[in-house]
Amino acid sequence: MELRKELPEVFEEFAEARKNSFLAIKKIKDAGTPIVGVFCTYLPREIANAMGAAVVGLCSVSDETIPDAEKDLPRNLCPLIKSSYGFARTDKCPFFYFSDLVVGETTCDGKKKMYEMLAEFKSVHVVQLPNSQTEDGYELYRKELIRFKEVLEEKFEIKITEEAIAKEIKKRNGINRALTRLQYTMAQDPAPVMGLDIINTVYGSGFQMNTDTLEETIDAVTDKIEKEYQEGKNIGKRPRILVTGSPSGGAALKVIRAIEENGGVVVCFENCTGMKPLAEVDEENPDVYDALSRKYLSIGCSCMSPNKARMELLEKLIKDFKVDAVVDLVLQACHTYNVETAMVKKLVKDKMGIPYTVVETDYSQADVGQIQTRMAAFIEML
Ligand code: BJ8
Repeated sequence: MELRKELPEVFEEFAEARKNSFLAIKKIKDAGTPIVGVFCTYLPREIANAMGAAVVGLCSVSDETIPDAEKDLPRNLCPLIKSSYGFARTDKCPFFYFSDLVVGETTCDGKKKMYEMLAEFKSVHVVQLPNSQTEDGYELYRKELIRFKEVLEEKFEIKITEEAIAKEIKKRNGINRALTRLQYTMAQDPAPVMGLDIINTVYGSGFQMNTDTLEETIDAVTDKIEKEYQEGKNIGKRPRILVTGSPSGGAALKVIRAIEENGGVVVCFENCTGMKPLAEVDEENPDVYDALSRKYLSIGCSCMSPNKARMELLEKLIKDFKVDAVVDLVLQACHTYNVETAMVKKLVKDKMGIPYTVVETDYSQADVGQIQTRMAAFIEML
């Protein structure tokens, strides 16, 4: 068995993805390609991609612009919302700056209200997301997706055909299959690589502007990991952690670092930066809007009531990835994920008999030492 010590070369392709995409976005803008900025995994990128637009993720995950955001927004608001608004307000994020249209969704209350303020200085369209996964909900979301398509057609003076959407569904399904396969390499025990490397790759893939070859690029990374694993390379036996809760990218990665620097390995990310949004759209469904509505509205985010899909996915992933303990990451003032911690604890601890803990944090570095100490103690007892 050979233990890995450094960042495996296989991840280099994605390590600089976000930075490189800042350069790419200007070129794309100069070439006259429409740019659509999106916040949430509930929004089907396929519809905007079908008109040839570049779709960029706008959720911001650094504390750099939070003081600027707090001039308009309350201090005790989720850091993800403040950071996103702050980057838009200050024009410090090239994705915001170059976006011709910003698309929000009615997910949590904080985001909904923030979009209203964003609309005062940006071109914003808000998709009305139903908060329950019922037949009425799917029908309403289907209509909303058609309305979104019409908004794009009108704004960019272009026709979006169902054939073009079907083609994008196939492409996105391929990318999601590749991302799932990559993350499932961590189901092996011992794990082949560190969770931080996997999450940076998954996160980085969202910033790859060329989606035509993305499936193959991700598959190439997975093939290399598998090959090296067969040759005996892995990270050795470590307590296997699943992370769930609010998105864990950017500044919140301090929690992942604390787990892995103290002897654990994050084998699975259940949240939106990991497995949560990767189910496939039904390619056989002749009604592309119905197919998109059913896949996307089924995502198990805490803004749904009830949110059975999250619990079902969690239970499956805990088994598939042979998880030893669960860490629930809650961003400060995220009421929906915070309230759900009681339900997650019931599933993980009471039903499945697995250790569970909650970490509530924001995007500052002030609590890094405290999180390190807590994670060290948690992993020690596994
Ligand atoms: S589908 S997780 S990307 S909404 S952490 S802003 S919920 S107060 S980010 Fe999210 Fe879509 Fe859900 Fe995923 Fe609000 Fe909570 Fe902040 Fe959140």
